Amino acid sequence: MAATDNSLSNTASRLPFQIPEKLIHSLRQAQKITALTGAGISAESGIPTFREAQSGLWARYNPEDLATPQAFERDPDLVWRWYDWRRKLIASTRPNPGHLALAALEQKVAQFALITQNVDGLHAAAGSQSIIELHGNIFRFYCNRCRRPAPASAAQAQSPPQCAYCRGMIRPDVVWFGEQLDASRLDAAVKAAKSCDFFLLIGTSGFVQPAASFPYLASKAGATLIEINPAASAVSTIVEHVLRGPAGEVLPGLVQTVWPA
Ligand code: BV8
Ligand code: ZN
Repeated sequence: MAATDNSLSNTASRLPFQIPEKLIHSLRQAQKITALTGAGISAESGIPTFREAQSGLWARYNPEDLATPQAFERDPDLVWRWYDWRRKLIASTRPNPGHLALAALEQKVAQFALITQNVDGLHAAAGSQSIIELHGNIFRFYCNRCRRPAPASAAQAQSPPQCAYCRGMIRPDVVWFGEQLDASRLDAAVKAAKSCDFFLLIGTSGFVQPAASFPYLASKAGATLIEINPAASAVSTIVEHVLRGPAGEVLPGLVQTVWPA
């Protein structure tokens, strides 16, 4: 689903700030842009961020306590139900103008890389191509024991299905706290951070490692950092340009201003 211009332009006029002329000019010259997104870019699609308290049944749980291998071992049905609740919530949402603007931006520069910490699949739904799903995808599954991929139909189950090969428990294909990231995805993300002219930090609080180290790698390698977030993050201190606002407004405004249709 490519970005539709009117979905980008009708938010540009609402930009809450001026983008410095110098920044507009240097963005137009950029050959390679890397973006790192976090839960904040999906907030305007209606998906709660990790920092916000969860709603309803899950209000009393801290995501960081549920998104762990220990939680899955201890209470597989609870963890499974939490992911089932999130999958259903995500399935009822759609990409917002922030996701669409990033997909449009990708078509404007010679080289673009999108590293996302999100597992909701909304960047792909918005039409982005070069996506590194650093923490996996909530709609994919694999066996917790033999690690073979499991069919997407696992999503229909009310509790972790059994693996067809080894009868192990099927789990969501996401990286839990305390788990290693997929080496090839991590390597691609580090390369994209170290080799860009601009590094866009969008909707992330900058706490979770190793993603939180990417802006430092980019800055050390000479990239200019731009943060898009209504609030300060743990990385704001090393960012050259702060565009303080919601991604669903700032990104379309940025794309429209720098690369007018
Ligand atoms: C690992 C998938 C190595 C699951 C997730 C070094 C130092 C300290 C700790 C560690 C370290 N190394 C490892 C750790 C431990 C841990 C960690 O980082 N802990 C944190 C809590 C400190 N890291 C790991 O365990 C990682 N593994 O390093 O392995 C290892 C392992 C074993 C042995 C040896 C070595 C794995 C981390 C991956 C965890 N999985 N997700 C799932 O989704 O269920 S992380 C999960 O939380 C998300 O994917 C996301 O990454 C993170 C939440 O962060 P954000 O996306 O930033 O979201 P957040 O809610 O925090 O912030 C939202 C932001 O949006 C805010 O800034 C807000 O202002 C902004 N916002 C709001 N509205 C908008 C907006 N912005 C724009 N527009 C808006 N409208
Ligand atoms: Zn198995």
